[in-house]
Amino acid sequence: MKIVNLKLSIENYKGGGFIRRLITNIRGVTLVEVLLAVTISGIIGAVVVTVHLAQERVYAGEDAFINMYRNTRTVIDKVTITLRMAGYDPTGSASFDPGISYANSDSMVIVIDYDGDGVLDGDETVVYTSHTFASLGIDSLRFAYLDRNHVSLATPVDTLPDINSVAVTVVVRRYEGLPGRHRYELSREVKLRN
Ligand SMILES: [Ca+2]
Repeated sequence: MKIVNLKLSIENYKGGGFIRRLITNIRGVTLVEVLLAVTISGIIGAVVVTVHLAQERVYAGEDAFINMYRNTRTVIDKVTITLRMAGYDPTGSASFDPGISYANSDSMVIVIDYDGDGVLDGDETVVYTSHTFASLGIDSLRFAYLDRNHVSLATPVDTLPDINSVAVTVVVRRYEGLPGRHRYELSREVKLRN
């Protein structure tokens, strides 16, 4: 009964003006709350999107590094196989001189009698420069030549038969807009077999 009496007394207070103000105020507060909720939701959404994008950039950076690593391995493996084939002359009848025919620090030419027919065919001269593997993003391909005493030979090497091993260095650089490493270098010394 007390509640009913209070309600009646409020409604009668100054012709109900208080109630209207109260309703108006309630509506105003509700609107502010809605705006606050929308704003907070927006901020949370923006944070979630920002964190997500940052994670994607990290993943993209890791992918790019894996690609750099994979590409340097691919190139150094190819050069290694070719160097191990250098001088390949199974019949000993080659009318040319298989092996490294030009040895500079930034380029190398290798002649191989792949099919062992003693004839230098069109696809048996391999030329390596920094541009050879441009499609793999290779920035630099360098060579150092060592004699049997492991002493570096001056380049371009004049006395090609003195080359006992070749130190191959591959450098890959990549787009710098991503986090993580932007340069990867891999070296390997390959001993000639032939
Ligand atoms: Ca041949």
